[in-house]
Amino acid sequence: MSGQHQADGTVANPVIPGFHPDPSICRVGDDYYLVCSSFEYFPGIPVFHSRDLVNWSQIGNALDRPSQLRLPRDMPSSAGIYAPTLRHHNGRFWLIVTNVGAAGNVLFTATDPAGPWSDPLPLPGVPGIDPDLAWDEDGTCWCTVAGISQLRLDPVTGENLSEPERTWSGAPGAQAPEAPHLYRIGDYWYLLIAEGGTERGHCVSIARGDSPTGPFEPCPANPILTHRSTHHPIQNTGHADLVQAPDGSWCLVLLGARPGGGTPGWHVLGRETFLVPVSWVDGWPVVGDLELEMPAPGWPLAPVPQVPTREDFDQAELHPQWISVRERRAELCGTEERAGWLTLHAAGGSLDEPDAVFVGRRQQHRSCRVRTLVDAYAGRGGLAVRLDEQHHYEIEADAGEVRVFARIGPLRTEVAVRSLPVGPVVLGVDIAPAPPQDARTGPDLLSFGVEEPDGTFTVLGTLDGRYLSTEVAGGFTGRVIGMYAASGTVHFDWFDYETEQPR
Ligand code: 6LW
Repeated sequence: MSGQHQADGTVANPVIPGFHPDPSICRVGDDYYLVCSSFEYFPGIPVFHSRDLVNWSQIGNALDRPSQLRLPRDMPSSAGIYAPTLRHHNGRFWLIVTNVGAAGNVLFTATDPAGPWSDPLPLPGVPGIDPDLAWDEDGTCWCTVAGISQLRLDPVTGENLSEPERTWSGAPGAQAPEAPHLYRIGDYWYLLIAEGGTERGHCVSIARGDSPTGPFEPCPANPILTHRSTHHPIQNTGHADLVQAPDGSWCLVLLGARPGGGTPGWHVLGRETFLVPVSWVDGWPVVGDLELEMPAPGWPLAPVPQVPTREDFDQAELHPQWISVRERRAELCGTEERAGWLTLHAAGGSLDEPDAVFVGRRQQHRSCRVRTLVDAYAGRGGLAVRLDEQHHYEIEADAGEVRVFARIGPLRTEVAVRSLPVGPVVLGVDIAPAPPQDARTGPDLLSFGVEEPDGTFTVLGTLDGRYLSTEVAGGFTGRVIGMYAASGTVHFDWFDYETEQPR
């Protein structure tokens, strides 16, 4: 799930690979907690824990009850949950976030970040997206949002105590000043923002002032982090949050993308969470080198248990890594109807529809091998790689046949069909970077097939991965690989996700 130690003493970045954008972090004692955006998926807002900033394990999803997260059927993909901020104050965890297209800005609290989290407190006077929370010495709570503007908030009632006022907004004319985080560090208040848009021009900038409302003096070295106009393998770097380790050293967590293939490059894993060290010079943060191989930090690393490669579906509760599209209804999806199997009942919608019955996990590695044992005697369903309703590939079984489909924008095509013997079948997909050929080579190849009784994998169709990339599909998410039911009832005995890569 997370960054790993390598034999040469380096650690692997991203520390949380796959579609985990807009990281926000806080530390309480020796424990770090981190949350990410989750858009149209339910449960929402994955919560991670670490003791060393490198090895992270998912301890839950903050929004795991329908009373906390409603994602209406007509809400498009890549709307929903944007850019949470996680803070610890007065013995409580505070999570402020925007539900774009539904509840707007809302606030949740918890005493344990693993949950349960409260129901949402509406914040009707907080405009826009990317809300941040900071408390000053007299207990005033400042809420800063994209744009960049700032207001005083009563975090208990949700009421504004002042009107939003424009504050420092980055380089004049720069696109999309957003992702603000306000901190008291030493003698100054610092306002950290992202600008340039979340694509290749993305960057991180900072300003400081004597009070939480400024006036703010921009750092002369702004942007303090960007990979724009470079060939760096990590692109789109921005949307950062600062954290201090117990030994006094500092780090940034941020989002970045890893485009692959020829030009213009396609990223398929979404925007991922990276870690980079920060030092301070003359009261300004200086960001270290952000690399895929990171020098191990100076403090001890404490590996956490990795998520097993096989999910057996023998527990009543699914591991928090499993996500569904917009909602997960217990009567349509569960492990108790047929013991040891995940049972999905189609609700009428295929993967092209917003109410698809789907349970998946993020693709986190450029190369991976996925298999699932499917029993589709009473329905039709299978294994899908999903970007959104208009961009997905799948291998689908029914009682007698298996088919590979590609949905790319308005086009849907059957790529292959083969008859099946009676009984459950292992469906699979192998994903690997595409061998470079010319400037037009896509990022990767996805080979869908069935496993024969002797264990060999027969590929029925190999598809270019560019059509399941953010550059083609648009939006803010990344690939999710999972199981679905398109009609009737489909059972899944197990699901394997294997990779030989650290990231
Ligand atoms: C988020 C904004 C951004 O609200 O993308 O990269 C938006 N930053 O801050 C969606 O993740």
